[in-house]
Amino acid sequence: MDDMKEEIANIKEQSVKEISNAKNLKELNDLRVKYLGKKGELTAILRGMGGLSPEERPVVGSLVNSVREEIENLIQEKEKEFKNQELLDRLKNETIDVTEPSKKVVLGSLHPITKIIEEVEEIFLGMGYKIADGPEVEKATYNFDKLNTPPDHPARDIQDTFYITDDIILRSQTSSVQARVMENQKPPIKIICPGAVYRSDSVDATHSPVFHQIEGLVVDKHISMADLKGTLEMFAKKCLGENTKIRFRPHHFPFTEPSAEADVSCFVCGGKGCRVCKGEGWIELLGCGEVHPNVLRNCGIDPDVYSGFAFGFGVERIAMAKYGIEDMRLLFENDIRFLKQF
Ligand code: 2U9
Repeated sequence: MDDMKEEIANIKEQSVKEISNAKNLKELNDLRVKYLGKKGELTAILRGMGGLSPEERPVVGSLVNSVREEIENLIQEKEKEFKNQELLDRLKNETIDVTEPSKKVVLGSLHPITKIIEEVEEIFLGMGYKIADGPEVEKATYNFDKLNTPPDHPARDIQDTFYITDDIILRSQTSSVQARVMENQKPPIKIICPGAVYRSDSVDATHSPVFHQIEGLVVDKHISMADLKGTLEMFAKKCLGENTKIRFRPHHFPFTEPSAEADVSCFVCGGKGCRVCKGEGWIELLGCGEVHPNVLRNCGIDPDVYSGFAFGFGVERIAMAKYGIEDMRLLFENDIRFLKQF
């Protein structure tokens, strides 16, 4: 029995040393197996108690148990130490430096076309207009027939317009929206229609198969060319500056009669002549006119009771003039270096 006691004392001494030298949880676990496991050193002693007398057995048994308990306590303490150290290491590694400068948020800007459309909308909303919207894939009848543009008109040529079928096209003007509004609403009508339109044009510095238009329409009793001129003069001043002058030249459109084109005094040189107005002093702004009686009739409005005026312009052309952009392609390439200037 004394041998056993000595052995137990050695096991204890050895285990205390090894536990205190353990470097990590894995080593600690190996020690638990080594001393306390089923095939561990203390268990081996219990198994070897067969040769002891009945009086000796409880003495050795209780000694093994108390040493087992001590070893277990030592292991648990060491385990706690490791876990605390692990937590401290983690907290240290995961520290967030709140003084570190954050990543820059890159703010985008509105596309120049969107800017012009929003500016023009603002001006006309201020004059009591509503904004109307409609489909870009449109029935030919709304794009052409109702607008006094019969099937033999050159604008309907396959070379000029994108056909989906014989009757369905990509709209070539937002007037189709106005025809739809006239069909569905009674005068007074005061609307502007901004949106993309399509023409079968090749891309160059001044042409694109898709571009944007803003068209306006007013229909009521006694709407005359005087109303048209007053409205467009007001618009030109608000859009391009209070000193802007406007002039009207006779023109032809199938959907208006009489028709005109309007020029504005150059907003760069004030009319003296410069690079922007190509020495003319004037810049072409838009097309306009009194709505043709056939158009009113086609859309269910009696031209003997009502009259109206309409106008339309290309947004790209206005943006190019206003911002001094010389090539329309820049507006569609979406190069950030170009776009962020606006
Ligand atoms: C209805 C009746 C008449 C809209 C008008 C113009 C003149 C015009 C073009 C200029 C260049 C557009 O960007 S562009 O291709 N537009 O000159 N547009 S009058 O007349 C209408 C509209 C709707 C029911």
